Amino acid sequence: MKLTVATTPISGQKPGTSGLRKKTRIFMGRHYLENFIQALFDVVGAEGKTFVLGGDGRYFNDRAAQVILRMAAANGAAKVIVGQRALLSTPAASHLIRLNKTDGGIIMSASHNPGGPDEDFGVKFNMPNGGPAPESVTEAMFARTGTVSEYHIFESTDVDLSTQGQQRLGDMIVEVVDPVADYADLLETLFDFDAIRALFRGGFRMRMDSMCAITGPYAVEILEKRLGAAPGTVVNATPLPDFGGMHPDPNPTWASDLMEEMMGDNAPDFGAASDGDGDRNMVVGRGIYVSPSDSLAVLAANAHLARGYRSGLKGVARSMPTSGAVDRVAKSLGIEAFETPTGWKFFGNLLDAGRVTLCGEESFGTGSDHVREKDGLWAVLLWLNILAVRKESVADILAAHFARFGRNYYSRHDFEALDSTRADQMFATLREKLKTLSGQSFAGLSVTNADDFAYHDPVDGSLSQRQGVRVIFGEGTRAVFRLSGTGTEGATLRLYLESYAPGPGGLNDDPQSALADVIKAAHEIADIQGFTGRTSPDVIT
Ligand code: VG1
Ligand code: CO
Repeated sequence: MKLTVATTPISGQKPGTSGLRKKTRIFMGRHYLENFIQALFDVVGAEGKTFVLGGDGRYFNDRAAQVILRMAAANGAAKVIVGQRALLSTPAASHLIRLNKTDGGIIMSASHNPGGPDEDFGVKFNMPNGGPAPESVTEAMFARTGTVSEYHIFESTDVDLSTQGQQRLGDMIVEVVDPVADYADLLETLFDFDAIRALFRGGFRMRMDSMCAITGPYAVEILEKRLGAAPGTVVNATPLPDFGGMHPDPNPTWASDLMEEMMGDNAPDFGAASDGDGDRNMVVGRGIYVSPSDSLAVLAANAHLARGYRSGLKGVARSMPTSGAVDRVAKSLGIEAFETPTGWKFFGNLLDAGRVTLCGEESFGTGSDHVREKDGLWAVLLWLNILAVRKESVADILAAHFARFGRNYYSRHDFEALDSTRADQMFATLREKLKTLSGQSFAGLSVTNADDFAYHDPVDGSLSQRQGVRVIFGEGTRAVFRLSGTGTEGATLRLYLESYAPGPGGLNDDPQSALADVIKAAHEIADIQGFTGRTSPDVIT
């Protein structure tokens, strides 16, 4: 039976960089999830439409799926394609939306944020192209959450999501599908699985840390079953509601077990990790960490070695705070390089228009035009394909890359759980100062230019302003300041630091020492200590 329930608008349902993220208990609160989902359907329309639904398996994923299905049915949707047990990685959801030409999809995830009753939950909507909803759509949803006065929900028992096949919920079809198969088939078309199989057969060892999050089943199927990597290659392979108490963020701090293993005496040849919803990746060679910005550049320079990219790249794009390493590769390839605001949604138009093939962000995100999301396992497989063809170690490939293109020393410093008012004041002051910064010196570095990044989308002409404050100290050296749009506690300052050295640089040079002056200058310019009381970051990547 279809019910219409009266509700009052709930404030604060503003989708950020990547959907709506809140503490799980807030989502579980009275009418909270329902309000947002009704606002979502009111904006995109549900009548007669088909959607994809799945999530990263975190706490409340299973319950939220039942609510969303019942609301989809009551709002008149024709069909929802759901991953078995309501599981889907973000890139797999993107693929299913495209493969089945649906009207979009709902992904339940707070990505790399921890999960559990006292941690985070999230909901994001992806468009019919498979990519995250653009700002215009998320803004409309936000506006709607403030006026929605009733929601529609179908009254029924739970849909059985444990077995594949079709069922009915009222007039709506629920199709439960294998979350892995179609996605694994897609990757098989892009990479030379025979060459990678031969690599593993030759004794190549790898460790893939799925961090008790969604990529476990995908990685076991692809790496161990289809590519013949040794059983046990994938660790933390079972998705758990609380990610086993881990913070499923693939960086050297949170994936410290993997880092230890890769830096140890008996390290495997290659290591990788992915995040809660499977769209991020970290790659590590034996004894060598690959920064995400460098990874993007190496992938761009070598992508032609993989079957799906043999005819070359149309162009590349990176988010503004990502290092300029990939720009240097684009220049040598004679292809366009785009600089977009933070968040994968800004790559969508460029990918749809066929202007770029590869995209990446400094936040451990890389992907291509095969889907419209960043894709952790895709990046791992492209690395494996390159390693299989070049038959060199990660360290050798990186050294050769730096020798050819120079090295962009890079780091991101995160200052978390700051007082939001103070953080806003710091940015207001910084923005006021911008015009006067040019020509001034800080820590011996002279500012050549400073601005607040604004992006004109070259495809649809839309303008996105206030996307991060950039302070440039001459060619290739800069500090970027941004406030996170994905946190759920106070404000997070992200300070991005970069300095270019034309020579090969030492492979093991510590970026923190190479960037010491830029770090000092950034602290002086923004008076980070004065506004936040902090002298050092919580997380360094
Ligand atoms: C962070 C990253 C950004 C990324 C976003 C979503 O956003 O910096 O690059 O696109 O997370 O990633 P913010 O606003 O906190 O800096 V995830 O893996 O949600 O899907
Ligand atoms: Co993610």
